[in-house]
Amino acid sequence: MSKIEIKKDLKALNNEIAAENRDVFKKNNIYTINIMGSPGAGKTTLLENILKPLADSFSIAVIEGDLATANDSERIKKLGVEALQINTDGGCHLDARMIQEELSKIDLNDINLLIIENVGNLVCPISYDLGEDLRLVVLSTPEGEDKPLKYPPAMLNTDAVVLTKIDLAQFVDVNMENMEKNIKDINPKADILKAGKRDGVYNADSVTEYIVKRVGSKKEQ
Ligand SMILES: Nc1nc2c(ncn2[C@@H]2O[C@H](COP(=O)(O)OP(=O)(O)OP(=O)(O)O)[C@@H](O)[C@H]2O)c(=O)[nH]1
Ligand SMILES: [Mg+2]
Repeated sequence: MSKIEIKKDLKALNNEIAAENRDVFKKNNIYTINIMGSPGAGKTTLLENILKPLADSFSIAVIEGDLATANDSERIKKLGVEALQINTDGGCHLDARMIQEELSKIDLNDINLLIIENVGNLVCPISYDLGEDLRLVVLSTPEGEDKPLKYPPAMLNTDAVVLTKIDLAQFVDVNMENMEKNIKDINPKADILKAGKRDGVYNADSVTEYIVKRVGSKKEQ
């Protein structure tokens, strides 16, 4: 078997397990979000700021994916939210089987929102379905306004792009309008949300509202 055939087989197997995960989520009325983005884009900081307001409406568990350390799951646990840590030991993305294994450790009757923070990487996680309902790609302004053009799969295979560190744009010569235009040029359908510090206070209200709305519109289906 050639390398390409093995790769195709692995993707097909991942899709099968993702479908099994999706069935489990459906049976247990769990809405699932997959958060992706480069290392340090601000994924955990975003979570730290949306979990409290989301906890008003949902019972939440978080799965953190990193090559090493339990730093991110520890940050989430500090907020009183159940958090599990996957260490990929060098792997650049989570896959559906890893999520399936973690699901056996969660009381699925107890939660209705599962948020997965993927391994920091703007390429590998994008092509792995985990069985999620919603995909968010976090893109921070210091990464540069041309990144949507240079990493099109991340823009194309997401429901929304969350532009983070908006407070830093001015210091790194990034024009937010250009950055948003670059996202829309690749994927006109992607929703664009913003988060970051305003007057020194982190604000991610638009992300919280977006998630509440998306869960609501799935229930109506
Ligand atoms: N000024 C500013 N700093 C931010 C913002 N969001 C995150 N940071 C900082 O950026 C750094 C990285 O943030 P994290 O939330 O750990 O990033 P991450 O995407 O979870 O990183 P990995 O999980 O390692 O990929 C931290 O020092 C944060 O304090 C923001 O909106 N504004
Ligand atoms: Mg993180």
